[in-house]
Amino acid sequence: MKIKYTLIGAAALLAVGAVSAQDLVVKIGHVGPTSGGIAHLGKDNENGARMAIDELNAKGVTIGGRKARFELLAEDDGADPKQGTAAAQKLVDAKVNGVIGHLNSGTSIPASKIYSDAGIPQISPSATNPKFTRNGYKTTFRVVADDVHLGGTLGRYAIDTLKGRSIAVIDDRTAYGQGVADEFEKGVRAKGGRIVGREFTNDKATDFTAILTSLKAKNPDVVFFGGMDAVAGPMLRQMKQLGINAKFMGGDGICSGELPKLAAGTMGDNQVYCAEAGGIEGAGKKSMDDFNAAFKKKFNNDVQIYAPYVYDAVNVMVAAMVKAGSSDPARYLPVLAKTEGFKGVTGTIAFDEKGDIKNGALTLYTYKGGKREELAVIR
Ligand code: ABU
Repeated sequence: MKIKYTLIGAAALLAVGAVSAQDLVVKIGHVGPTSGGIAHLGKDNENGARMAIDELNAKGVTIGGRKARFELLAEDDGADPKQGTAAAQKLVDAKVNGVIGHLNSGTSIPASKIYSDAGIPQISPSATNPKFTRNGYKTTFRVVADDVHLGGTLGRYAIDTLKGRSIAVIDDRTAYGQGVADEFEKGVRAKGGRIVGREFTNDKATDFTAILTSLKAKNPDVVFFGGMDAVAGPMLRQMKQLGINAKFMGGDGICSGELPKLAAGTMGDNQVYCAEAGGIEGAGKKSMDDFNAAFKKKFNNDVQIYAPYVYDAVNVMVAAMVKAGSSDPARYLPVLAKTEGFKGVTGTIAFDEKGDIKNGALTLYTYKGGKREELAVIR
């Protein structure tokens, strides 16, 4: 009975011209947390993939002489490592041609073994823990800078530019949060800065009274948080309630358009500093501005952080398929690995021998009047 329905469904699609028997169906998997505290970030990423796929189908792409029809297989991993590996296995079983994701380092790292074992290329648009690309898997790629670059730069910035004298550090014990906080600490210490306290929470916590009270006694002038915006927002609210008037810093995980709402209006102008793990300068800004406008028009939402990086990740994967003349992972993977000079909306993409982006940039931001404001792009 199931087969009969499938055949009827295929016939109906052929009848309305949605897909022809000669079309090459290319399945692109996407995984991010579209449920839970950072669902707004997961949906942002997924919409970046959807936008790329819709445009590719509208434009028409030929791979190995056949018209390609791209299908998006979107999975929710809830930012949970176990759910992440289950989602990865589901995509492998569905025989996807490639995967974009996951959003979090804590899910991307364990999932990378599953994709590697299956020979399926995986490009993360946002997982920044350095370990992601350091397991020796040929299938693993990332289009953003890593936490060594991100945390280290923010640590040095806290001392050189913000003139921090007593720095407190909190992390959420995730692969990302703990890793970026460690790199931040190294950057502070390299500049002779003083860490006055280190505390931790978790990525679902809502009450930070105990750790903030403990840090308040150490009178920090900068508090760094390694974690995501959904936790940073309530933490900022509680810092205000406790009368902690320190600058607040974080990595890309807090650097979203949503942070001011999550902090419920408690963020002061120039109080919060964060960095996105990518960036473009000069003439390249126009393509990013155009992307942001088109994204807003299509989804009625502003980009949060990483939708443009997801969009580029899909396009760089498809460009490799076109160049290889095949969507077979074994055929296009070597071409993807040799990507050089790909012009995306987030800048030029080339991969090093580990699968990391070459010459990755960072963009430093502060917030004023409840809006993210760019300070500088740093390489
Ligand atoms: N890079 C920030 C958010 C994603 C992650 O690395 O966990």
